[in-house]
Amino acid sequence: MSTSNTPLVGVIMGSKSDWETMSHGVAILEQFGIPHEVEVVSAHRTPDKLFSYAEQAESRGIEVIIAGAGGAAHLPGMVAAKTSLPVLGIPVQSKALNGMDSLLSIVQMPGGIPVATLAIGKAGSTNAGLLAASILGNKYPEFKTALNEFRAHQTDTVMSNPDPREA
Ligand code: RP5
Repeated sequence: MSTSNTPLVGVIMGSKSDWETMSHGVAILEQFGIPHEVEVVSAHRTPDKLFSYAEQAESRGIEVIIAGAGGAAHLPGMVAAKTSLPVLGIPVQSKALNGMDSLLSIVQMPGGIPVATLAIGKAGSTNAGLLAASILGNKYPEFKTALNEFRAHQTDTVMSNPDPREA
């Protein structure tokens, strides 16, 4: 059981402009009561901060890192290069290339340094929150319970109103 408010999930992003996307995963963490922290850490604009964040995360009690970035999205991969914590990468939907640049930058890691890459945008962010709950649920039963309740409610919502013409 998680007994303190020490963050277990570190949610980082390359820019404040990524927050709208990243907020969806954070909403899941809040809904499930998973202690977390949120911070801008840029691979390009604050590279030294990226290194210190990744190097110190585990000793501060972080167990999962969710990292989102857009465009030349080097943040998740560089964080993964500096920590063996699980890193969940969110490709933010860029304006110029609609997020394909972000996706390919994050997903095409060389063998040996994995980033668990989610879908572009809101769906990926939401699923990163759920995946963090799944990972932490192996150690903290209350998060597994919250995740299973979420999934059961989602199934009930579909099953109880399967007519697509009804709201
Ligand atoms: C990336 O550049 C960020 O992750 C963001 O998605 C993108 C644009 O950043 P801003 O110019 O909006 O700060 O580093």
